[in-house]
Amino acid sequence: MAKSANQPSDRVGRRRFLKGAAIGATALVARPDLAGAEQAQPQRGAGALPSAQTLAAETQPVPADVQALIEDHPGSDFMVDVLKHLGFEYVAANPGSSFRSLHESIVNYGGNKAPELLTCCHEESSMFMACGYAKAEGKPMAVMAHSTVGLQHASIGIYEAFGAQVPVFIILGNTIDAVARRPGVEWSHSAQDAAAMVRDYTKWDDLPISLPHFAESAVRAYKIAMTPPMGPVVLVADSHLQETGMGGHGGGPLRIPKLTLARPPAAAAGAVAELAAFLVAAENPLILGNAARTPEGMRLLVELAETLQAPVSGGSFPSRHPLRQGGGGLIRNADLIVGLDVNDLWGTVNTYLDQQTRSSQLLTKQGAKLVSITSSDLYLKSNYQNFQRYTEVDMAIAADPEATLPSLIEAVKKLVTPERRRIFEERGKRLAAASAQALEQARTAATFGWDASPVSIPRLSAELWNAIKDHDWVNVGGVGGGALWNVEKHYQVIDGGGVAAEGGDLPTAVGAALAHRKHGRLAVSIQKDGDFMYAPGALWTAAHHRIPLLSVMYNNRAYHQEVMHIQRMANRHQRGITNAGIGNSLSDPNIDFAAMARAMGVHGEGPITNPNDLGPAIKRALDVVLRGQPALVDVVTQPR
Ligand SMILES: Cc1ncc(C[n+]2csc(CCOP(=O)(O)OP(=O)(O)O)c2C)c(N)n1
Repeated sequence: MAKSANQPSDRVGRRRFLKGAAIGATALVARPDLAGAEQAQPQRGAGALPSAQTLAAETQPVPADVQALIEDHPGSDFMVDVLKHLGFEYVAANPGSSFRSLHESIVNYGGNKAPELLTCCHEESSMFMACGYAKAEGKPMAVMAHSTVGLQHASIGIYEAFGAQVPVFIILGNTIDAVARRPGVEWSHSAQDAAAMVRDYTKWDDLPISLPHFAESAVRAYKIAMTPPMGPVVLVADSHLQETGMGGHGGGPLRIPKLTLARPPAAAAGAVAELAAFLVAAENPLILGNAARTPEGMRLLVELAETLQAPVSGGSFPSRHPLRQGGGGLIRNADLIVGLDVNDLWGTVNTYLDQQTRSSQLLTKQGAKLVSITSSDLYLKSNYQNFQRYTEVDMAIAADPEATLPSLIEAVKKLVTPERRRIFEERGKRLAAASAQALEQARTAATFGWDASPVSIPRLSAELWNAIKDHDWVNVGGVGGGALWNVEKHYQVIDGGGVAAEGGDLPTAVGAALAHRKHGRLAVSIQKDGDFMYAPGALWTAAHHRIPLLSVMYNNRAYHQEVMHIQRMANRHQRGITNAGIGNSLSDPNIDFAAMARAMGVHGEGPITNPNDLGPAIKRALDVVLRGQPALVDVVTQPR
């Protein structure tokens, strides 16, 4: 169990406060055999193995004066106490010598419980797993990355966490003391400012040089990561700090500061009153985007929409609620648009006409008011451009939408007169009719190409829905289920957001499925073939850690989106589209995803080309998942 701030670990409290550096020196002097053995090792190359002499030396009984090192806890034990204190369930990692001491402390001192170490096959996968976990759980997973090379692999997932505004806590191994680095690899794996390469897309980072500093910065980093807009943070765990006995920190008793999360910022009363007046007066208001960080956010959004009988488009809102609406006509019709944490509000209310002339057209009607509520207005970095184009709004409320909704609902209710209520009810009836009609149209559209081979996407989606609809299901990312899936609960859909980096869908799904496992929910995901091939090893992690996840491959045997881009360019250059598949097709040879799954200990079905085989294959895979294991169904599909 993690100790509270005022109650440091007993083991820590009882340890002898010996100076770590002095102990290290004593150890080396006491063991000339070991010092010599280290020098005898090859100096370069990742493949340098310890010599037989080194191994023998390390397994000999420890001399009495070196015992102090063992009895005195290494700094990494205290780091485990810090991670426990912060309530981490998991730490995802590829192993690496820069955090070998922390790794050993997690599994031995911490008993591999809270945090439990997840064995990953790519740092990119660890990061995306952490993103998926955070989207599902609302709090960070820790990720350990091995110095320069591990962070380089992790960087795309860090960028995803930054773009999606999800909290991830990265612990980065590094060796800052040049004379503490072993010759060879440890030099190419060390950096003077290790977090620099991802600083542009992390919210905060630090390099603690003492254990009290580590504790304070870890608590601060956690708080920063969890404050909207949330984001990834990096804490460098210097290898010397990990491996030195706790006596080396040079202060009084070690303590871990209390964690108090910042309350998300809510809009000021004046802004709320003004917006409430706009909403009640509007004839055709439209609410866009995502107010729901938590189930309560979804409940509040429904309450606001129902109070006004206003349509809601996008975000986490029940998919079959009569006020859930879609289609471009909504924007053109609205006289008031309220965007809740909409990342690309400009792109939502404008249509981009031509890249060469840079021309665009505003879609809203003359005089329509535009309001945004977003915590993104409170925090911005300049280099990476994921903040999108500047949007001209009539009112910009720099606040968290979910935290703002309670006062907004109250203010709206106060302003609703019987006459306005009657108008709202009329509007609600019209919207309900439109919503019923849209559902019917989606049902009809799904029947087109029903028996086609390769399998149509609506058929794939319908067969999967049919198999899961009576379970407590959750779509953990990848491709959405489509209009026919009945989303009722906040957790059933993972918010997309993010930076659309290929390679993230599978590990995101694995991380989210892990978060849902303890709730007994059925995690399903529709995976794209191109995306899946970036880092398929996440499937092995799912098998190894018994993470139940039903993956269905939307296998169109191509990077099809890019096929369409090349076709567009070929048209523009008037050269015909016959070669658009070159560099984009994923056939010859076809990838056997079911065999890949089986090779990693995951139940595999397919490739399925006959749509009539799909239902039974999903059923067999589902039985495996319901028994607590991952399974994959490879479906060869139409391109789109
Ligand atoms: C890391 C990265 N590299 C390249 C791209 C550009 N890109 C966008 S979509 C896409 C192909 C998608 O292929 P697939 O995942 O199979 O989906 P499909 O378009 O076939 O449905 C690529 C390469 C990207 N988004 N991310």
